[in-house]
Amino acid sequence: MSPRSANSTASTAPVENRPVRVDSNSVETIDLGRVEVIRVLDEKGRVVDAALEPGLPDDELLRLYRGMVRSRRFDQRMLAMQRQGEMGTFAPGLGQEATQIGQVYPMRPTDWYSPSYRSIGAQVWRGWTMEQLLLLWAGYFEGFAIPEVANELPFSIVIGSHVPVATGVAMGIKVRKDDAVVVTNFGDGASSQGVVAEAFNFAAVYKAPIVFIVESNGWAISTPLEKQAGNTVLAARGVGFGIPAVRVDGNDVLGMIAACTRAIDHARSGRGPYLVEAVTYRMSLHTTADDPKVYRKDEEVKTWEGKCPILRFESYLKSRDVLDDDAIARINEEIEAEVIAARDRFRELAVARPEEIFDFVYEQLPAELREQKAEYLERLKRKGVQ
Ligand SMILES: Cc1ncc(C[n+]2csc(CCOP(=O)(O)OP(=O)(O)O)c2C)c(N)n1
Repeated sequence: MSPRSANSTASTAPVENRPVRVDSNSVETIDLGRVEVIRVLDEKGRVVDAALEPGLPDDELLRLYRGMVRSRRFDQRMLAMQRQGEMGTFAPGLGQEATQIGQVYPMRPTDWYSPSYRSIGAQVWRGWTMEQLLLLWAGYFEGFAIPEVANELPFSIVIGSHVPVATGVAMGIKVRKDDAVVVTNFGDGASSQGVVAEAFNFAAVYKAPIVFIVESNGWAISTPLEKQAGNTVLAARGVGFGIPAVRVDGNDVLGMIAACTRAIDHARSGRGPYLVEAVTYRMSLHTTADDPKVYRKDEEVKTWEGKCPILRFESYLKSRDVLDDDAIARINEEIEAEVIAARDRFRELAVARPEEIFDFVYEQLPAELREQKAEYLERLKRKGVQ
């Protein structure tokens, strides 16, 4: 008999339920309540908080408008190209144009941008050419060359994995006593990842100059926010980590600029990280490999179509006489021509080189792979592919 089983009577006896003397009602609970969503424009584009209006001149307002339209039209073109077999899988940003442009607008080129994979519009704003992004998403090696015009980091498909990297860059900036900040964005699903919590904590402890932007767009593929967050007010997470936070209407580009300017100024002045929760909606597909009709209701999408960030901003600009229907049509035509030109340049640059799948794994290809490569190329030749 082992010593453990000798004591078996004692270990299996029911535990006595001792009376508790604490009045549990007197223990205060932190109220996780709802945090107000700030916005400058309402859903009809009317100013509801003039104090937050960034006071931008007309040409800057038009630059913002063009940035959002470019994001949308590029997205639409990519989708058409994907459906025609010219483009790889990608994640459309339809409906999130204000979130995207509003977060990069207050940045300096010397700041570091560490985006999620759903940030194509913001990347174009930061200086990525459209043809390069087409090459990237179509899987061409050249697409991964980071542009030199701004400090860009590559996005990652492993969700949330770029967030601790961004914190690391911000910690490095602090050590070097540089005045740049890092802006990184990720989805509500990514905010459930352990590495994102670690990134928050390191940033808070080291007072790293970083702005975390959680794009709360309702769904992580088919998982609704309510099924993955106990408190769906993601800005509230800042409190627990000691990070100031704001919740903003992510479909209001002026609201985004107000929130992100505040957040970036805070980080740049040495006061540490800031968290911006942008409440928005992923109107289109999760990726081109997804069919949202399987898991979400059309009415939900319709409600959000009524909150379209571009139409809202258009109404605002019209009310200020900065834009009219003719100008809207002209800008759309100009941007469509830009997008088509980018597509054409992409077509010239996208020369298929199937042998590349062998070329970047080893510095010196082992004999067996050399044979496989030769056999593979021979087979492609026979089939007339090369
Ligand atoms: C670590 C990891 N787990 C799972 C996946 C598969 N995956 C790709 S995107 C995604 C949902 C992400 O949703 P969210 O972070 O809300 O961003 P959104 O795509 O909505 O912008 C998942 C689970 C992944 N890419 N990486």
